[in-house]
Amino acid sequence: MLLDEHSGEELHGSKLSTVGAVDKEAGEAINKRPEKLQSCEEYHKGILDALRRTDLDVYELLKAEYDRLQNSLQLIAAENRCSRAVLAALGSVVQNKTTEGFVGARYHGGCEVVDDIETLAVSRAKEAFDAQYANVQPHSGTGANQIVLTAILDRGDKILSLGVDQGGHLSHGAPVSFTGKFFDVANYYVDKKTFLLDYDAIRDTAVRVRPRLIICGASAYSRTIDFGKFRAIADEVGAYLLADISHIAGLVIAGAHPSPVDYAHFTTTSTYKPGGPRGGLILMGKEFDRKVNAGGKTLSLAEHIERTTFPGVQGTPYLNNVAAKAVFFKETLRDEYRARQFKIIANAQRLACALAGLGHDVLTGGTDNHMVLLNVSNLGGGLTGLVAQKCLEQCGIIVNMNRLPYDKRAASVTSGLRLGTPIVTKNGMGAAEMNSISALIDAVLKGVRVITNSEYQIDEPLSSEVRDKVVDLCRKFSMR
Ligand code: DSN
Repeated sequence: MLLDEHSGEELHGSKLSTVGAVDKEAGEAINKRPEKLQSCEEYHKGILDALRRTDLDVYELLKAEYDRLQNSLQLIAAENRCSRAVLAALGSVVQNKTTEGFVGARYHGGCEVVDDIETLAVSRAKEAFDAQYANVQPHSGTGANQIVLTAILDRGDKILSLGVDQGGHLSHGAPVSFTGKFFDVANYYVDKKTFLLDYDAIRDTAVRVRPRLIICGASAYSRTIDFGKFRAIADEVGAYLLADISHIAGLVIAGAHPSPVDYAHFTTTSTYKPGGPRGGLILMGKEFDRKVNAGGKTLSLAEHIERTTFPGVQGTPYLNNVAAKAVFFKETLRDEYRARQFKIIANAQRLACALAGLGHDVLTGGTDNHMVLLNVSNLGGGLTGLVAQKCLEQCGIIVNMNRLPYDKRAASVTSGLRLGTPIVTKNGMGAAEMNSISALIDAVLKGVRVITNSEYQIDEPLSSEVRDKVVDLCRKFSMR
């Protein structure tokens, strides 16, 4: 089937004969084109309409996802919502540009505009995080970690990190990740009773293991991380320090969590968790131009990172994504963004407090950031994280199961739930709504009957009542 490039409509009849003319008599067809070029605004206008006309299947799925988001509570700690301005940059002509390398050293022509875009994104990222160096090209947070590890380690070098079963991230050395396959990974742990990082124990492990790199930062840890202590440990054993702040990057921008940028040699983050487009970011503080030997070459840390980004690990940067990052970093400079980060924490604290008040087992007794970790295994005669996630989802409350430190259950089932407040906060919810959400979660988790580790029953009147209340809340605090 042939489609009209501009309208997305199926071509037949007279339009098809025009296409034929292009094939046969290109010059003549070009002459028939209107003299006035389509403006940038005209070109991008009605993008959703073009999708509908071209691919009804994807269009309907996109609409279904929009409806899902508008009618359920998004409490996944790793999720956030970008602005429509960020979406516009993502869905723009910039997506079509191919190049390699960095500004001033590209391998393709026609980069004058994307060079300006990348320069802007870099300078705004540095301003947002108060950093000396920013690399906006990583395709993801995991990709950013891959670049750092590849830049400064040799295959088989030792890494010390928080295990994934303790709250760490897969790309910090999990056996199933490339980081676990290519490097020699040792883990540090949270305390068995308090579930807090124990810096003395981490130091002892570091002295024993003598890693070349220590990684701090977590996917499931609800307390403040002391980056200064991690740096002191790294210095004592002669290790590099990588701080992966993906989960708390927005809080760091706002000063709602201490920044690692001048403590760590490298700071990485995904850009969607703080509310931007999908993608990754590498930051450095005052040591960005320190010369070090890695892979047999003595270069600055920044040069090692750039050589490893391209050609080491990535090809063409996603320049539409880089444009969207620039838009997002500008948004983070606004008072509204910064104030919201403190509200995200206040909402998480309210949620934790209300759930604890209803008798739920909140890990570490509360939270300092955007997430709340719950142990559900003491509910309903052996509730699993999987059942809790499934029955909450049936009622319109979207969360994710999470393995807890020292969890006896497998990762496919778990004893825990992880909740997060970035999206509900962005939608305008506050303390009163956190109390309501806690009551709804409580009703579901106490009302569910466990059949197996993955199966359950919940009475229809209860699930309908919760569902209706969720929809009411969502109507009042919808995505705009
Ligand atoms: N890091 C994963 C999480 O925290 O859920 C997703 O990026």
